[in-house]
Amino acid sequence: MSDAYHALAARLTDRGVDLDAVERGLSELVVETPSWGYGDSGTRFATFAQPGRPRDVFERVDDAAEVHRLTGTAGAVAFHFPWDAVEDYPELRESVEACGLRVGAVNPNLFQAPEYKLGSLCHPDAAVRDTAVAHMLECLEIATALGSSAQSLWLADGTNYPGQDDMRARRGRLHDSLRRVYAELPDGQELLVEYKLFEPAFYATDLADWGSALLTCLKLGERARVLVDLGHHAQGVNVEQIVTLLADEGRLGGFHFNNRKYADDDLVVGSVNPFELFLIFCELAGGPLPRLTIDQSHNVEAKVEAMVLSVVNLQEAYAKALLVDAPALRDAQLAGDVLGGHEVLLDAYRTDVRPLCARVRAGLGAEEDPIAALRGSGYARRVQAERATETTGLRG
Ligand code: LRH
Ligand code: MN
Repeated sequence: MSDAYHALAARLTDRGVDLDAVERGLSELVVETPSWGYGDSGTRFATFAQPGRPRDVFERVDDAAEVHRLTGTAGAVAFHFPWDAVEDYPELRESVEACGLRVGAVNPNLFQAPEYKLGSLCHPDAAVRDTAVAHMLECLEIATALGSSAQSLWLADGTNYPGQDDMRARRGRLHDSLRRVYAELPDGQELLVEYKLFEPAFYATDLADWGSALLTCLKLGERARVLVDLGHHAQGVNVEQIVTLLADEGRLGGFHFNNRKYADDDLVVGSVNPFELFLIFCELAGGPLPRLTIDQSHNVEAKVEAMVLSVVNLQEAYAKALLVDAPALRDAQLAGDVLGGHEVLLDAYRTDVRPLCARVRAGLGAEEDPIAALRGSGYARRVQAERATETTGLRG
């Protein structure tokens, strides 16, 4: 193992860090990568198709498996329906498990079909709400077939102008619709409710913030918890404080990790505000980690490399959080030592944990330097050649 690792290990051990516990925690980290993060994505201005992009769900799974091979920490893939729909779900499950992955959360899509223009579960027309509920019930069965334990729901539902619809009536429809779905939620599955401040609705979004999502979950039951997408808040919102509150209420169901500078930019997690990511993991450290899913769209960057970098950034943020000197932090806080507490966090944050993460990845049979390994592997060139034709003409 590298000298850098031994130097770091010595410094941390001198400081009283239980290195085995830190490395164990890191090696147990599981990140779900999103199937939709490997496919075409763009903005309303353009979608730039990348040569070598996966042509069907099976090739998206192949790319997810490559990310896991390189990082050892991306052992699950989240699916979105109907984007990942197939005839034979047991076959899809088999191919996921055959490449060492498991199926993560199932994401219903209630935002693309033409009938959802004015909403889905909140739509004024009961027939449209029935269609939306039927799709969610179908996703419950898909999740059962795929061995998934979570429905991850995001609603684009909202309005663009004051007076366009009755906000209280929409809320009532939302809860009635979700109660019909929750009543059918199979054992072993939970419902994750994702909120978003705006877009595509630009006046009122029906699930706009953590409060509306939490109140909805409390109405439904114990197996309904809130999902925090890092890009779904107004500028200046303290996301780690929301994380603490939801965790304290036992209603923190999971994350959609990404990063943003302006709005829902869906950039590589940790690429804009790595300190916020560290602080979020500090609020999680000590407790069981909720579901950790990446939700990004790689419009101009190499998609597999972007996903590898994202998993590495998550590993490093978690490693730094595990190094926080908790007793010293508590003592400073109880002593009212304002900057003392802050500096305890800074000490952990400023620690170069790369040798530690490299060692843990090697211990998991993965790559010490996943980015260099990916670039050296020729993976991108190989799949580009293999996927030169538009369709696989195979399964799916
Ligand atoms: C909405 C969102 C949601 C998805 C989608 C791909 O902005 O974050 O989680 O379903 O992105
Ligand atoms: Mn999301």
